[in-house]
Amino acid sequence: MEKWGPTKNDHHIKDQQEVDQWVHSTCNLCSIGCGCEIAVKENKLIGVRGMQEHQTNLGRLDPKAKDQWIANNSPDRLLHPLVRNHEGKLKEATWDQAMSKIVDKAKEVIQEKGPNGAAIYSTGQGFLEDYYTIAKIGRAGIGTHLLDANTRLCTATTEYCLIQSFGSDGVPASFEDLDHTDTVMFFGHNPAETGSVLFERVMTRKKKTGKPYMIVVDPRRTLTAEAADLHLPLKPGSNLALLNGLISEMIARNYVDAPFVQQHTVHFDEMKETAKEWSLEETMENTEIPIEKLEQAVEQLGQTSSLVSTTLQGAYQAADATATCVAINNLHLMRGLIGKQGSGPLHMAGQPSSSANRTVGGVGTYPGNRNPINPRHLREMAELWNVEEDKLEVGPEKGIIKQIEMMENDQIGFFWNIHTNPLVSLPNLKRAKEALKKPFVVVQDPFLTETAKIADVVLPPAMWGEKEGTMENADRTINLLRKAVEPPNGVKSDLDILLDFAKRMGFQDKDDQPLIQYETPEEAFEEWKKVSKGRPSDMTAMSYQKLEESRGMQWPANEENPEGTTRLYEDFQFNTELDYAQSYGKDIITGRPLSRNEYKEKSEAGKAIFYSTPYYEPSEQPSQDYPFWFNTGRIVWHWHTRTKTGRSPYLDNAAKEAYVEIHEEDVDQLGILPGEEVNVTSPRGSIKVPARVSNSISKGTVFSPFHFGNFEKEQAANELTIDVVDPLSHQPLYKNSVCQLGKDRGRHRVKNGETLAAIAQDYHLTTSQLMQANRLIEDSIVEGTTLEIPLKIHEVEVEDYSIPFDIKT
Ligand SMILES: Nc1nc2c(c(=O)[nH]1)N[C@H]1C(S)=C(S)[C@@H](COP(=O)(O)OP(=O)(O)OC[C@H]3O[C@@H](n4cnc5c(=O)[nH]c(N)nc54)[C@H](O)[C@@H]3O)O[C@H]1N2
Ligand SMILES: Nc1nc2c(c(=O)[nH]1)N[C@H]1C(S)=C(S)[C@@H](COP(=O)(O)OP(=O)(O)OC[C@H]3O[C@@H](n4cnc5c(=O)[nH]c(N)nc54)[C@H](O)[C@@H]3O)O[C@H]1N2
Ligand code: SF4
Ligand SMILES: [Mo]
Repeated sequence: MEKWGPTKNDHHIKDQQEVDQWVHSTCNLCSIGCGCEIAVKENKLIGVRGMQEHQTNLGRLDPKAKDQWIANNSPDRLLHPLVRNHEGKLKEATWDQAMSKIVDKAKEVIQEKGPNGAAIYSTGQGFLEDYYTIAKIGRAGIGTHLLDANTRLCTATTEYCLIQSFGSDGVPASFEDLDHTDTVMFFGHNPAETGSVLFERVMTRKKKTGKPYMIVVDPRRTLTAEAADLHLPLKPGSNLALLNGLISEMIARNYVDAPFVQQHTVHFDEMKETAKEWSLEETMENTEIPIEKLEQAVEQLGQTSSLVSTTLQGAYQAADATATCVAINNLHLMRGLIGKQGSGPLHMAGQPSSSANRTVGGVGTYPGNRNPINPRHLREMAELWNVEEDKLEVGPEKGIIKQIEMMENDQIGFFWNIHTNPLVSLPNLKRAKEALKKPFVVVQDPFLTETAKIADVVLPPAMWGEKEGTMENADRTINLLRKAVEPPNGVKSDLDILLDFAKRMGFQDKDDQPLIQYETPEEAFEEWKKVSKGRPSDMTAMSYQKLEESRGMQWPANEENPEGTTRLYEDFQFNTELDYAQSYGKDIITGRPLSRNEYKEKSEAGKAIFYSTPYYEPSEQPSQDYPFWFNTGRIVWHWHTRTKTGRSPYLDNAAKEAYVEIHEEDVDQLGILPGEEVNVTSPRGSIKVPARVSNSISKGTVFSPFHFGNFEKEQAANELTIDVVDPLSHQPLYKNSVCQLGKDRGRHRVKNGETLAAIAQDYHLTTSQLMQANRLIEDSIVEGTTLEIPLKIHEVEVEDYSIPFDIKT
């Protein structure tokens, strides 16, 4: 393969010290999965560099990745378990005390409420081996079906849209396809800030060759949109209106690969019938995108000879998330642009290993893309784990929002939170905080986070670099992370904690042997490989050694494809056969699971499935009381709830606090000053953040990063967000809530002879700020006038939130 760009070796070594040893690893900060090497000196992590030979990043690392080792050395890391005492205070305890407490409580809850009274809520940032162990402990040990993770908030939609259209999870295209494609569509995805190395890879090619043509669908003019050939700035929540309109027009103009549709798919005509209702005019009305732009999109998508479409949170965190992504699958299928070099849907992941959790079953899924309501699959699982079939609990997947409701109703008594910080990241935080007060809560986290603070027991784990395991990135690549240093005294790896729990609980197989017999990550991986055999995510041809030597392998990797598989469905045989498929599918509107017979009717072995995807507007819409759309997301400097990036002085300094980005005309109309602290309020809660004036956001929409918790300031965007979910994937719609903006101002009555300049000075304002706040045109005032005084103006106004990385065009 031709290398995609100038390779660099991004690195950051503390004080440029001499390095004793470089250790093979993978960046732990996003789903691109860049290869890196950890710098070690005297058993300390002292830095990191990009792995030159890794096909994903060729030595590149973005700014937050270069500082990811800093948190490991942070002085406020927890080095002892904490247990809440009878006075209600968290106190240091030994591992034995903490684990005994957890095990006693788990047993008590299982006894009282049954196995489904215990829930494990994990992560997309741990290791495949941890997830596999959670799956086994959860299903075959405890016997609960309440396994979920922050992947619900992140990539649940990826899984569901792939299952619906193609029969199983597993993203069809690959990053490599971006090196070949004529057109890329970034749909609700801002890779310039959230997958910077991948974006750099695309831009390097674009700068050299002019390709690919780039379409960006995002209501904001993001850094990604700025580099686009065509930006479609749609109204928030109107994704499906846009896709239905484009698809309808493409069909009308005969941009359909009829032989492909005929040979490899079912139900095209039904889809066509519903799409037909959409004219471009109607699409324009619903999306507020100018018709010329829609025309351009139809022509480009209709005629391009190859296409990669990515989707991410602008698509997933929406009321019709799965239907939107299914519509994108429809588009690829009807143009026959899948399973070919340079083509295919590339529904993204977000966290570095959320895909692995879906694959091995640590979330609501079943290991190896198995269908738990297919008796054959369940029998297979029971045999593989050597347990009785009826031991394996099967129940409808219950996402975290459903679990919050169950906590409210005292149905969950034991909640084990591993490697995630829900009291910053969940929507409608006020409700989540109340709900989490009810069960016994275990939090496994290296820091005393907002969530750890309310726990009954806190367990301090080893971090990245201090443990071994594998992760799966967004394009099915499994990467190995070697242990670079011993963890600090007093902490244990997540896997060791899980294994200890399993042992103490006395989980057994049907021959009365310990349920879990492996002891190391590599042994766990070897067992998982057997479970994966014959399934879409077959990893039998992988080994730790091979993963290290080849710097990542893409599944399936088996006898047939010993080096792994770049692209799925090159033979156009989809995974929809009744007894191979991962699920019998769901009703695309209501999310009701279909029965075996219904799926039998709907599917045809090996063929992909078209769905009609009707559009409904989001239930919450701006109104007189809450006139703005409230959009949330990420900035390049920070990782989620900032437990890592907030501990790097450089990154912290780059973005110390939250803000609300408002269109310049809205700012003008409301008379808000740049940097002025405003109250942003939704029907659920309120935050106080400085205003950032912008012309890259649409009028009527505001945007806040969700990285900031409530420790010091009331700035957590999720105080405002709505906890409604997509009916199929149960992913919350973080992007489309509503809010109002309120000024927080004092009053000053002008006395005889007072000048504006003097008043301004008294309140630490400039004269022009005072004038602007009161809409005064002249620099004169009369006695008795009441002036509004902005109480707090933040210095920020970081004009340029571009980045020290060469992604700009
Ligand atoms: N710097 C950084 N990078 C990260 C992360 C991080 O925390 N920081 N987190 C990682 C993770 S876990 C994830 S999931 C990814 C997320 O990566 P992205 O999805 O790229 O990031 P977001 O900022 O959440 O949302 C993307 C865009 O969706 C747009 N959007 C809002 N509403 C709509 C809509 O109705 N339609 C459309 N089409 N777009 C809309 C927003 O304006 C935003 O620009 O990033 C990963 N990378
Ligand atoms: N408003 C709004 N909210 C959102 C989103 C949005 O776009 N808008 N996006 C959602 C998405 S896509 C995501 S992925 C979530 C992310 O939300 P979270 O997963 O809650 O955020 P993180 O900060 O990544 O939490 C990871 C936690 O793991 C801890 N940790 C670090 N290393 C280890 C380790 O090795 N072991 C263990 N046990 N713990 C460790 C960290 O200290 C941290 O507390 O947020 C969601 N929330
Ligand atoms: S793009 Fe993602 S995986 Fe790559 S260096 Fe940046 S954060 Fe790490
Ligand atoms: Mo995510």
